[in-house]
Amino acid sequence: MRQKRIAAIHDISGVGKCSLTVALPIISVAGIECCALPTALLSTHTGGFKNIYIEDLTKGIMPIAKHWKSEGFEFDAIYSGYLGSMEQVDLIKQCVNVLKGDNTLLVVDPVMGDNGKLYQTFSPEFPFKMRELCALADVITPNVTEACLMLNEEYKAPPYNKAYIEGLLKKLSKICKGTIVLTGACLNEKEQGAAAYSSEDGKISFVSCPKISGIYHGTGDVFASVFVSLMVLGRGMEKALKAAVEFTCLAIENTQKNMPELWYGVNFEGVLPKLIKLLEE
Ligand code: PXL
Repeated sequence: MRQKRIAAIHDISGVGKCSLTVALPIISVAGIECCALPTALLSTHTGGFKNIYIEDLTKGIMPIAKHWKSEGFEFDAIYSGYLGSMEQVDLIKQCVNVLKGDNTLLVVDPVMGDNGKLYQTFSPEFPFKMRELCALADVITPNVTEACLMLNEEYKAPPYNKAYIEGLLKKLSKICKGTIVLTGACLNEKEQGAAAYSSEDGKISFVSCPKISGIYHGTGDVFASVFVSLMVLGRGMEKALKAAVEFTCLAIENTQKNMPELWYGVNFEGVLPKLIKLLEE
């Protein structure tokens, strides 16, 4: 049997603890081969840094996908994240056509905003374009901000009641026929977590852990990377959701306890041994 393999389509932010610098180590720790398809090269992520160097890598996207195809590589998942432009969303749709086999899971993390705001690099039309890619996905992992942007709804700050989260999940299930995983589905002041809607039986699950105050960049990428890893390992949606919430919380807790001065990401590296333990459960 060949090793499991994921095509990870994200930017590479040299400094920032997000996108590929998170996906590569987490997917690797899960024992899965992570094939990187970088969409852009940035000196840092765009959340709070100034004078960022950005090199667009749009030109390479299709040639890389076509080369992988011609070499006969098969993927257990295609996992997309931060995409730099509307054009790139169209290209990723084409990439999916080239790379997706019958058993390939398409996981789309529609990275474009947080805390009620669209990231500075995106135009207001971008969320509607991202909906098109979400429509093709087997799993989507938006946060509440991204869900509201795609649904063209006003953002509400947490905490939320269950009915509100269930409503968002059901509306998202009209956009994407697959599994919907909503992060930041915080039900009270003391907890943080995620909720999921299963396309198979319509069941909604909530998983939470104690809330740690503060804003932590890159946690969506940590969450989605763990989630996609467990899905590819065949553990099922419920276990993937639980492990992704637990590991993300461990990374936040480790940051707050041991390096509270770290403002641009979380110290997930320090808790990677705990991910190995979670994978054994
Ligand atoms: O963590 C999401 C993300 C990914 N990539 C880039 C970003 C961000 C969030 O700000 O700026 C370049």
